[in-house]
Amino acid sequence: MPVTTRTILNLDQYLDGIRERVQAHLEEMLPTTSELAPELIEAIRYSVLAPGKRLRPILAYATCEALRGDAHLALTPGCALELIHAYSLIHDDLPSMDDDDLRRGRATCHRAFGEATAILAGDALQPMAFELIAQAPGIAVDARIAMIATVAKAVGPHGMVGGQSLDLSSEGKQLTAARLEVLHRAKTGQLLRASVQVGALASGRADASALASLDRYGAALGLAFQVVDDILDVTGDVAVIGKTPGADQKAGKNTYPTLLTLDGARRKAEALLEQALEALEAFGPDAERLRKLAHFVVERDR
Ligand code: GRG
Repeated sequence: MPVTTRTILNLDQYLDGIRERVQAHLEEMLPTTSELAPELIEAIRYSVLAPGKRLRPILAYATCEALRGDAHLALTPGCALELIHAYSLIHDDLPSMDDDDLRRGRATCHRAFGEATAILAGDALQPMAFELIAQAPGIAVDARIAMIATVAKAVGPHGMVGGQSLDLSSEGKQLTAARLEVLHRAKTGQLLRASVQVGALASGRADASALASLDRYGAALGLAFQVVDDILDVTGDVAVIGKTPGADQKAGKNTYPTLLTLDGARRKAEALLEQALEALEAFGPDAERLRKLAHFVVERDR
């Protein structure tokens, strides 16, 4: 078997293994029903447990592992990141935002459960995520507090939500490349960046210099992820990406292919991959999975 094929198979097996653990953990920690609001719980389970890449918990897990921490400890905070991500997808799909019908190959939450329930499912997922981190087993209190602060900052008005707001207010207007980068780093990049930091904190083994290098890795990878997402919106197949392609263009969104052409966007993703790999130089072979994950983010087709 050629080395490249073997490498890809190994990464696939690794990713599948973590995904299974994350899925089992999510199944276990999500409520199955509630006397108060059974439909809300159904909508939460429907959205969170739908098949996703689980990239954020995977990044937390692999970062913890790269620092020779007990990667199992990263599962609970990693699942918290997945809950925040699920909330962002549910709200992003709403009629008042992107008004999408399809997510992860299924009807969007508001199409399946109605708009009010979808809004409330997203609202409920946010405190659930912070509760999970606050109670994450085996992690020192100061690390849990640092995780809460990191995630809150990443998803608040100066991060994901701020980026979403800029995205919506820029529809139909031409942004400069610099402004588009600010938007993408905030909207999508910050949560991925925080996922790397959360994994490092879970390990209990990251000094300030390791945290800073990993942060450069997370920031480059986070932006690369969104550049590729923009590319897939143009080139992707609905059956593979699980959402409607062409939606960005239809909504008059600013994207890298529109601004830089498809080839320019691909070059940008490659340059970010190089930056991510450079940031890992000091980690040697321990960071091999993180390197492969960076390749995966840039070379994926979904
Ligand atoms: C605060 C409402 C709100 C939104 C925040 C992240 C975000 C902004 C919106 C999500 C919509 C979106 C398609 C963003 C582009 C990049 C992205 C986050 C894609 C989806 O993430 P994947 O590919 O999804 O990791 P899966 O389904 O694999 O988990």
